Amino acid sequence: MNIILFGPPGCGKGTQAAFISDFLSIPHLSTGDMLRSAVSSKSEIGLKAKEIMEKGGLVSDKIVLSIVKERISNNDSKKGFILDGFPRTINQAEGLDALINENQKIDFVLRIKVDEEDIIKRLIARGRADDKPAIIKNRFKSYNSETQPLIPFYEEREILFNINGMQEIEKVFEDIKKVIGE
Ligand code: B4P
Repeated sequence: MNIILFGPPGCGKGTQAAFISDFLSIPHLSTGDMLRSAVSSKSEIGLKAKEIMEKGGLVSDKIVLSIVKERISNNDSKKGFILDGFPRTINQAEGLDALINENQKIDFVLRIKVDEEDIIKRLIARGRADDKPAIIKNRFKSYNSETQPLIPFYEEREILFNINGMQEIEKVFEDIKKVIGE
């Protein structure tokens, strides 16, 4: 089963991806984690991504697609994967279509819906380096302008499902299980 977790910054994509990964025994592929690890290892990609991430912008499609391509070709992704935080632009979504072969398809795009005001509080409480008010504002800006257009893109394919993210973590996961039918 191939799943995309979709939603604004801090909606709980990473949190739910970890649950689904344990539940279905398929890998959790987070572009945010991959980029943060590239930044801390000071690799060429990391050096390019650092400044953009610190401002709350989106790292270039070219870089993101190259790291996903490498990761998705691993053997452990053959029987399924959970994409967390990717795709974030139409260009990335088209790139993903080109990456997966004819035998693979995206089964579910789970859109976690939340209220922006509450999420800002949630992120400030977490306190990651990019969880500062001005940066969060930019992350929302990037989401609204570049990522939201993916909603009609996947709605048209009839694989987009809305999940209420304004509930306890366990309850959100219960609702996800109802959709993925396990
Ligand atoms: P990500 O790492 O994807 O971060 P995120 O969207 O903020 O987090 P997520 O939704 O996973 O929230 P989480 O579960 O952690 O991206 C970071 C940056 O990387 C981006 O800004 C961008 O620069 C770059 N990037 C990543 N992917 C990219 C791409 N494809 N293209 C370009 N750039 C890319 O939850 C947040 C907090 O809420 C946690 O503390 C959690 O415990 C809490 N929480 C979760 N669910 C909750 C609930 N139901 N109730 C209460 N609290 C909850």
